[in-house]
Amino acid sequence: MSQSIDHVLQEHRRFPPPREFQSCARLSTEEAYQRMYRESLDDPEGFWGRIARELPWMQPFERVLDWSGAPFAKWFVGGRINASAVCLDQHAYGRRADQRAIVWEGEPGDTRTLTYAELHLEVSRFANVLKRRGVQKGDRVAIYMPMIPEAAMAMLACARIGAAHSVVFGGFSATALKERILDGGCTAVITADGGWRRGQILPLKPQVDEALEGVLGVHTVLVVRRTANRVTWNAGRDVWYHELAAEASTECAPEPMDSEDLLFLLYTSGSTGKPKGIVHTTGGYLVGAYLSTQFVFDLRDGDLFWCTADVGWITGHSYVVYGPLANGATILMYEGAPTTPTPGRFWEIVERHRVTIFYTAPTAIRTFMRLGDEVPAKSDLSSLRLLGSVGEPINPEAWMWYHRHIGRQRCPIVDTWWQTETGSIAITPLPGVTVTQPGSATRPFFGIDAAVVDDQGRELPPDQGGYLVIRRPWPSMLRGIWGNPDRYREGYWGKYQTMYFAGDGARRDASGYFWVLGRVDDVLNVAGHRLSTMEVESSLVSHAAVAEAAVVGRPDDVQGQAIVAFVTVVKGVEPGEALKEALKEHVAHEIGKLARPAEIRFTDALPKTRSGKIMRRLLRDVAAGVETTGDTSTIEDYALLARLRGDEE
Ligand code: 7RM
Repeated sequence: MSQSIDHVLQEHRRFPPPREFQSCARLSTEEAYQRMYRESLDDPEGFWGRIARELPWMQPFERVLDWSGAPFAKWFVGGRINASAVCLDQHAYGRRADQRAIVWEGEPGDTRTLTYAELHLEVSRFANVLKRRGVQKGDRVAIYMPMIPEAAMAMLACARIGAAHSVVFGGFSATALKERILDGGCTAVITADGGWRRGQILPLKPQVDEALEGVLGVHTVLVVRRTANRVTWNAGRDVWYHELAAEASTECAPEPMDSEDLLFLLYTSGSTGKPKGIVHTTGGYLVGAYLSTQFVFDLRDGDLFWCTADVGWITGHSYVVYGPLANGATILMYEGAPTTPTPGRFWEIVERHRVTIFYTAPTAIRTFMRLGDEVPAKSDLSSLRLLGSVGEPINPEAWMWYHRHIGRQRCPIVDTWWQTETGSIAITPLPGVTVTQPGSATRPFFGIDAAVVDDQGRELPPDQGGYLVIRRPWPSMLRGIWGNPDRYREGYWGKYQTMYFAGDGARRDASGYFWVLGRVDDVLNVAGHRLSTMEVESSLVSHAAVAEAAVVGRPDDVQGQAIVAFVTVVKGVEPGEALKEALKEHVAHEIGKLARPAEIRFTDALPKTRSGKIMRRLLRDVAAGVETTGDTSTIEDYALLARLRGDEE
């Protein structure tokens, strides 16, 4: 992989911030952005020290950054702080006491709201329940929950008493849960009887029971009642939350945590081997989540912020829970599926609650596109003022659809690039300042020294695709991989030593904008040209018949790799030989003959991780006709893999 990555797509559309948005934005001029960004790089300790002091420390820090143990950073050294106090106490004892913290809607249509005062009380109660069950500072607690307020409460309750949480997405299997419980050394599990998903009860307790078979270290399973289905019970170990809560005090002093104490573990699947427990500590993580939420989403009083991510992902940690609550914002939380009971459920929620900021993933946007323009058209979306995207490169087609049909051409779109490892948004537009372009995450956030480099670590000239790196530490960066410091050092800092590299390709254009090209493991190599799968996919999706596409390379004697495209079509389109030819021609015409797919395969769905990222690794094996040896524990739809293989005959 010594060559740079060729880039082939050109995007010239530009969208300056709408004047109406800009006129009341937190940051509204290029000069103001430049001044702040420059300060964040020229005087990082001054910059981050000042921002950090906006949070309520229980003991002031002595030093902003200690990088002497690189690549293991220490931020806000000597400071003591509690994440739950940052998110709750400062607001519950201040002017936001009666402001709503959480507006929640269950899939069946039930709703709940909790003010800051109420949430503070409930989290304190929850914390006392944990204590009563013997959970202590320094312990790790697994959380395996549906998207109900108790999921956020459980996280904050752990933080309150100094226990670290390890949230495992409720859609994961018992095996995946077990692996994470064991790796993290969790001593308690918080779960629910079930959650509502697509009109059905998604049972959680059976998975927990199966996961805990033969596991000796877990003394407590705390079960929140949500769906009231029957659950099996393991007396002594299992306890109903509501029973203990009824007796628990609603006062619980937050534990003063060292800035570098563990706040949480969150597992991400490595492409090979077992999942990695990404380590995030307290002070730096909070500062990153706090500042990015404030500026990227231009938060102001009266906003209703809806980040659609499940709390099982980093996006749910940073932009459902910690970032918005640290800022005293009101969040919307929704339990269920986006299209239950109607395809317009999301837009009905926006209308019903008057959501002002909406943050979702490209995979969701492409699903909505496929359902048809008439679906969002039925709802009043005039409360929206800002849209966000995260999780994958957003293809310009989806960006434009989002802009037109959801933002109604009034709302800026922030395409935010970041990772579980970065903890908070790292490359992003600032909505009152940045001229956006469909497909570009634009510029680095404050304190992020991002660059595109070649194999030797030399910065590449504009418009050459290469490796995306961050050249210095930032407060919310991961502190390591749980139990495996070497894997951290080698995996992220091994390639360049002094620069962080987490596996994405990108190019930077002459105006300094970043265009993320996707994971470097996914790069195609056709006749010596390195092409990004994302660009070929983008071109396919720009064809009117295509809903979604995933492109992989299949070994080819002549060209090295031949392009195989897996394609789902939009409603009403008949897939067939004629369309295959048309699509090949379309790509050849848009990008060049080089990118012409050798093969198009129609499918009813693409294999995705449970957070919606396309698993090209699996498609590569399908395209090459070989068995998959890598980790498949994160795939959303097992049966699909068989269907994809069956198509080969
Ligand atoms: C937040 C999150 C991280 C990977 C990352 C990228 C991809 C995320 C964007 C993006 C292009 C974006 N954390 N990615 N956001 N690619 N543009 N705006 O998703 O750990 O689950 O994934 O996701 O490849 O490395 S994550």
